[in-house]
Amino acid sequence: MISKEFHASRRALYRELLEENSVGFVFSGQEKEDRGDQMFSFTPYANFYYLTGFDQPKAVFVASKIMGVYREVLYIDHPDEMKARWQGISYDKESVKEETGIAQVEYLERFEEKLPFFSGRNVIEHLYVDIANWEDGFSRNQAQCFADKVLSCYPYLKVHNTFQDLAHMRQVEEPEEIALHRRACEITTEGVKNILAHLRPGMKEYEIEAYFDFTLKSNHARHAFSTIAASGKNACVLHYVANDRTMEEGDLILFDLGAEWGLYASDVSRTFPVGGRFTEQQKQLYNVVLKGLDAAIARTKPGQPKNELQEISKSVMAEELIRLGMIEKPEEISRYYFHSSGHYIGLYTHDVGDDRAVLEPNMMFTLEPGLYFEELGIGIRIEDTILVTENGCEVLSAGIPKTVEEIEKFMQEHRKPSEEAF
Ligand SMILES: [Mn+2]
Repeated sequence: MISKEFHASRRALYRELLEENSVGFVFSGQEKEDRGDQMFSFTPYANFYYLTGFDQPKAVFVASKIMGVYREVLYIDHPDEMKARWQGISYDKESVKEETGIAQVEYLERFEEKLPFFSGRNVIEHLYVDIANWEDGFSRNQAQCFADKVLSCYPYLKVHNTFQDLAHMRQVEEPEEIALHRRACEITTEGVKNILAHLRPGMKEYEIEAYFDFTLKSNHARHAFSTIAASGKNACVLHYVANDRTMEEGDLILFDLGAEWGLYASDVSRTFPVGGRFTEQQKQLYNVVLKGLDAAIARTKPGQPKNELQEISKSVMAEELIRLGMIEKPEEISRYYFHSSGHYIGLYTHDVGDDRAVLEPNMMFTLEPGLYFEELGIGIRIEDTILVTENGCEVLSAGIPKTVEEIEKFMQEHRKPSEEAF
């Protein structure tokens, strides 16, 4: 999916973070139990994957810089005969060495044996760990527990968390990463068009959602996150996931969805008329949100502070709502718009990065203004996945119908007759 040279180039940057006489540790994470003997499908911590390209649980990447010598070792779980036989998952030191290009690959038992090496070589002054800062402080993760354990034995070590440094690296993407986002957006585009071709009154929200799922599965892609398919006033619940209402003629339905390709996400929202045509009122309000989005897209270019894009969308939408007589003063928009207008996107859908950053080429994020009128049973959000370019930006989700005219035309031309719908 992504070359080992890419990951090697990331490790070269990580190496620069480490001071002389230090050891750094980055963990892949643990599988989590679902129910009975089943486990949730495993995704490695993004920083670990970014540095190694290895996607299995229980692994640890260790880099040391001791007396001028830099070394990298990847510790992996022992090959599991049962897993190989039952699930066909098999790897060993040699295959992982080949796959990742990391010079030394060892099994985990060697990691445990090696731990006392801090004392044997008391030249080590710094300990670097990678601790995700959004995890709650009560359930300590593996990296935190590890740091505690090492510190209890060697309290003189200076501890550094590399999480923010790695987050900063991930904020600007490399061409190989952008290619994966591009593919994820293509599959999302195909999936949304499949939705549009089958959308009609009388269906359940989950039935129409299934057309998106079909496209993802048949492209061998995963979901970047759980799909929101929220019709009528359900669309005013920002993270609605029940998706079980029957859609009626005259409803709008809001989709917030995205495919993931090679672990890189896409994230798109669209709002469609279930019956194929917007009412006058729906059209007016839809165009307010679209205007808010277009204004932010027009300002997306290198040099623009990212957090101002939110205000740009908001003030344009407020102006329009005043014009329509829906509100009197700009600040009243907070009754109908109460979330922020976008987030970085990368290995995570809501990816790390500094919202106050000034935009640079190859940053990727979403813009997603919305308006929610519960009393009218109307919720509208329009969201695109966006790449900052040298002179402006490219909307990677531009192939998905977005204007009122495009949506109505697409539905007219492509909707299947109802007997073919299932
Ligand atoms: Mn979204």
